[in-house]
Amino acid sequence: MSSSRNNQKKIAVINDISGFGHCSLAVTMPIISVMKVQCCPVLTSILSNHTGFESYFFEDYTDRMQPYIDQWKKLELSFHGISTGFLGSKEQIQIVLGFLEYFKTKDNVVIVDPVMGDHGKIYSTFTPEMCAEMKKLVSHADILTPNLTEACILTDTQFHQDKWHMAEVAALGEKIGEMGPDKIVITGIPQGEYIANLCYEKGKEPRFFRNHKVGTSRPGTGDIFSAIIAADAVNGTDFQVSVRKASHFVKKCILKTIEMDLPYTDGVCFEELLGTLK
Ligand code: PXL
Repeated sequence: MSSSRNNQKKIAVINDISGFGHCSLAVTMPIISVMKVQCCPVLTSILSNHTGFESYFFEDYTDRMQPYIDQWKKLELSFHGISTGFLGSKEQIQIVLGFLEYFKTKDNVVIVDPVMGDHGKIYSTFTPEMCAEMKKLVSHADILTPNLTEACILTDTQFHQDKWHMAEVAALGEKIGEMGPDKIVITGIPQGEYIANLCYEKGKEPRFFRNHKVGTSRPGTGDIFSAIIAADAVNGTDFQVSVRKASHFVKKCILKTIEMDLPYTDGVCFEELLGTLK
């Protein structure tokens, strides 16, 4: 293997590609690239557009994933970061666990977005068996980016519609920390006219960052957020700085999308602001 290959930072990103609707690899790739990190995708499935539309073409890629990954082993590739997003089946989570067993080292960073649900509800495709596998995956993560619903699912905590007290959310962060990850950001905590993120880092006081709520969260905003966290992590940016950067960027994207009056299904027009991201 040519050792100079590692002169450029690279992240292996395990996720689907949706051709339209601004989500998953279609946003992760340009964001990681503009942050000067090479993005190496491992496809889980191919969709014409994301599942928030009334219909979509879907091709499952599970059976092809292992031969694809085996070829990377043959090339003796190594990665500064490994990040995972939406996973469609128990088998896919198991393939990712195998990928980490092989490619995770003490020197690289694993970023897991435990996509399982939102707005207090678990996604209909997500079975109890998948939840159990996802908990295993979480135990291998260095950085985790759950939303509030996912933080509840992972910690077997009842989700509620009443106001969340910060101490309650901090306790979720601590519990997830006990499962493995050193750094956790719990996103989308409703606080009246604000939306808050909790930043939990082992050995540090938990921090909350609030932003004025603008419009509603749109498809793909979670993918933009975790792509920024992943690229910053391999670039050595401080976690709290990175969380603030990611949430400001998402907010700016939502504002621009409202200004351009784009349909909700189409996600956010992050390209308009991509040049401001470093
Ligand atoms: O942005 C999350 C996401 C990823 N992949 C697919 C999706 C969605 C959200 O709807 O449908 C296929």
